[in-house]
Amino acid sequence: MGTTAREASGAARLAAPGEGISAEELQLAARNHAMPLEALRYDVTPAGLHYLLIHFDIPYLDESTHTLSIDGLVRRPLSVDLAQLRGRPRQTHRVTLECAGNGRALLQPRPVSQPWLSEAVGTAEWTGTSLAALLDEAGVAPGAHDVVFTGADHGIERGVEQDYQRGLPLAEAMREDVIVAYEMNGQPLLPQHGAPLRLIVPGWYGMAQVKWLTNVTVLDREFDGYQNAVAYRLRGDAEDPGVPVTRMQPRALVRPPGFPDFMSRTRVVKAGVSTVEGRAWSGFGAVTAVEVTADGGGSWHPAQLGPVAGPYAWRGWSWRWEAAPGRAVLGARATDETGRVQPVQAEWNRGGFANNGVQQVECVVVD
Ligand SMILES: Nc1nc2c(c(=O)[nH]1)N[C@H]1C(S)=C(S)[C@@H](COP(=O)(O)O)O[C@H]1N2
Ligand SMILES: [Mo]
Repeated sequence: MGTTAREASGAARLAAPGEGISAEELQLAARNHAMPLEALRYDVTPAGLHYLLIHFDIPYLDESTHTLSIDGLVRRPLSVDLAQLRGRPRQTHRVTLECAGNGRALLQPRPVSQPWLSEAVGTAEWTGTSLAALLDEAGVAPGAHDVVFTGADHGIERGVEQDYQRGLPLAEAMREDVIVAYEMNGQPLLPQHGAPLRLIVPGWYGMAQVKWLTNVTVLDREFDGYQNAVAYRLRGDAEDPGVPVTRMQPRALVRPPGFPDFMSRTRVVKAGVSTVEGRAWSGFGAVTAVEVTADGGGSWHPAQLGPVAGPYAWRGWSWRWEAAPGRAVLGARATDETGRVQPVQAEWNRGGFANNGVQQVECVVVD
């Protein structure tokens, strides 16, 4: 394929007004499943219910021979195998991951790509070893700027043939809570979640969490590969160079109450007092408030917050709902400690990233 990242078009196609989801989008959606919203019940998402996003194929890697190479602008390039990584000091972090494209299919106009609704999220306990310690051992040389993470998966995206690669500024890579992870929820990583090794950068959207990790390469400049320079940017239009997508914007989700209709997933809820529950998170800091609406944003009510489960995991919340018979539209919005407030409707962008507009859970309340 002759196209370089630099020549590649800056954005996905936009669907025409009224254009439905195509078979190609369905193909992506069937491979990359969301977290069923009823799984908001769990503090830690069971691995099989965690959302998935895989750009190309899940590579088959033999963990008995797999090695991680630390190379580029370092004094002593390192190659470490799984046994050596497991022998290093362990860290476990409970981390909420969300795909940057979450909410894309709800945008108007709709960027044509993985058509997420609002459920591309999950929280897991990731265990691994410090990336900074590995970089220190390799000896990052003066002049280092970015660290590039390479996955073993390979494919073509908008005409550009590539390994899945993401660059991270050196200061982020050196954070003490950034790990090379080999376990999820106390078990070896599943193939679809990056076995045998992946990067975990707490707070950042999913694209930074490179799976099937083979190389950590220190660069003396900003990484200009496809996934940084072309794909994950917030742009107003296709010509706009845009700004990089980084941390997760604040977001709250309602666990849909009652029971669903098979096709529409409209909820049937009994009239009277009930407790509406959900979770909220932000990649910028702790969630400090959640407000709930039952009339599609007409009025807002403060929710009660559950305990903080660490700096990077979602926080539970609940709200006492006096449901009157008729139609109700539930939603929730989060505020974090930096003062970022989730908007009712997020600002549109060309790639359909970071759409943290308020969810709409259609309910029919019955006597
Ligand atoms: N090597 C590699 N890493 C990857 C991806 C990928 O396609 N290849 N997808 C990224 C994206 S866009 C997301 S949202 C997360 C999803 O992680 P999960 O499937 O474990 O939930 O993985 C990231 N890491
Ligand atoms: Mo993603």
